[in-house]
Amino acid sequence: RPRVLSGIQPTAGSFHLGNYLGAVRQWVALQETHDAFYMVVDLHAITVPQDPKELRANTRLAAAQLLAAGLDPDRCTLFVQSHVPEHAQLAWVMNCLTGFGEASRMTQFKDKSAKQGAERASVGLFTYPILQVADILLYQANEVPVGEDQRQHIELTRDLAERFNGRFGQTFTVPSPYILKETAKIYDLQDPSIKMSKSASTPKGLINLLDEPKTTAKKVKSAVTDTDTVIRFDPENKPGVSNLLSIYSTLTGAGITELEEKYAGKGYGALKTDLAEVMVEFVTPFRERTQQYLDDPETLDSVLAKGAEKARAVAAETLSRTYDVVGFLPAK
Ligand code: AQP
Repeated sequence: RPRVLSGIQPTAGSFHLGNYLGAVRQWVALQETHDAFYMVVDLHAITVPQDPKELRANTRLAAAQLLAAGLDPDRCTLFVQSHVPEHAQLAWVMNCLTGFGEASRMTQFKDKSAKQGAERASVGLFTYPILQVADILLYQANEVPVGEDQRQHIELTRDLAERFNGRFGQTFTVPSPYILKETAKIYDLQDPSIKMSKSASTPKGLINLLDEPKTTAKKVKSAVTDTDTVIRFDPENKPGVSNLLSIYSTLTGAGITELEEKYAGKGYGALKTDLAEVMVEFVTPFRERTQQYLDDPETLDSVLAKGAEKARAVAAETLSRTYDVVGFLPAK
């Protein structure tokens, strides 16, 4: 079985619709066909200032949401990144292989550091993509299911894997991004020119899966469309409507053309009312299942402990081979 690896940050508490449609949904599908490793990336979460208590709670909350979304610990390996120390250890080796200029070209760092003020941004935020490289290479992943915003980081991973293999001999699998066209980028409901994101979105444009279903319905109904009235998939000229159609289509399995036909001659109001209903039907059981997992932290923690054990077995092997080929003296 080919292997997949991906991670999600516990920073925000609730996952948003972009996280789910862009990434987590694919994770659930891929556990059926791939040897799948999924993790809550708490090391990445401290690249911006964190509250320790909140981080711990949000790490459990992220794991609970992943299980609620359909990850099955018998079909995939689900773990917390900091439980596997090899991530930080391989990251150091990868840091030393990366050019400063190369790391400086990562657009996500530019965006995020600009928001915080470049002087205040941490060095951790700067090297975040390199930790991500280590995350992926440790597991010899063939594919990495992510949203479009992560493409550049997967490219960096490929470059570094090839560089390392060229310099020290074949050590790492060179991974490919696994990005579905339809959901590669979900847009903010109030400003469809920007991606839906926990930090950039307006509160009304961000669908948090754990919001009250009533709030979710309201946000969908007040989504920005355009002054035209035609329901047509045309991301360039009609980004708001096209975003709603993509979301609708993915959540229901209805084709885009089918939806265009269904709403021909009807106004945006009808589309939004129906989509609000679809969303409520999706988030209501999701919230309930998440709560059930949270209500039983012992079971949740033991799932994560087993996952970490499985993950470590793979990670330790890769790290030890890496340490050997770069020339570290083995500890006796
Ligand atoms: N709008 C989106 N459309 C499609 N995919 C998305 N992802 C995030 N936003 C969208 C994907 O979700 C996965 C997990 O994301 P993360 O935990 O790394 O968080 P992030 O990318 O930092 O999420 P945000 O909300 O976009 O955070 P900020 O505001 O900090 O930038 C990833 O696979 C990501 O591609």
